[in-house]
Amino acid sequence: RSQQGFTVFLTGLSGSGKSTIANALMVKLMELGGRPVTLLDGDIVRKNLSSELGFSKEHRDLNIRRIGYVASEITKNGGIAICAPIAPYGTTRRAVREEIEQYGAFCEVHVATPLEECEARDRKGLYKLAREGKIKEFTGISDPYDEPKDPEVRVNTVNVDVDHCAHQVLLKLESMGLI
Ligand code: GGZ
Repeated sequence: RSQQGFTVFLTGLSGSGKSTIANALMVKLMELGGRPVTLLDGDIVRKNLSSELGFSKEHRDLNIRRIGYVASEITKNGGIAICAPIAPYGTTRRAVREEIEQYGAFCEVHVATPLEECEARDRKGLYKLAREGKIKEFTGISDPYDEPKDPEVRVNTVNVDVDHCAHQVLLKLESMGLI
């Protein structure tokens, strides 16, 4: 089995299911054993690493570069990093990919739940607030999201369960020779 480190980078809208898939994937990768698995979830990073940042392009980019740096260190040391931020800007995602690919593999996963579905679910009530203008610069409503053009995996979460999505990622990691 390959012992190269790698990063799984999930990107998608708020409420698309990134965290849920990332957690399911973490469990599956830990069960395989061998390498430590580190989850860098959006909320947790915002709380612990980027607490002073807001949601302007500059601040989002800084947040993503910090996540990318931590993931690159984990990857360099042979570990597995799972990142799950929105990461709305394609150029920033590419920069993170390039940084990480110096040390190991990068698997970009587009959690492609359509905006209509995320907004209909509105699990945290944020879309409603964004529509009312109470949250500014909200991704998909009043702020951009660049659709990934060529991700390693694109998962559909509509009428598909979380375990199936995580399994799709595992299959890709297998075909990449990483697990
Ligand atoms: C997008 C926002 C915003 C704005 C607060 N736009 O569903 P959530 O709540 O738990 O996930 C979202 C999270 C996004 O943080 P990220 O660090 O992933 O974003 S980025 O990658 O762009 O840096 C959402 C909440 O923070 N949230 N305000 N304006 N999401």
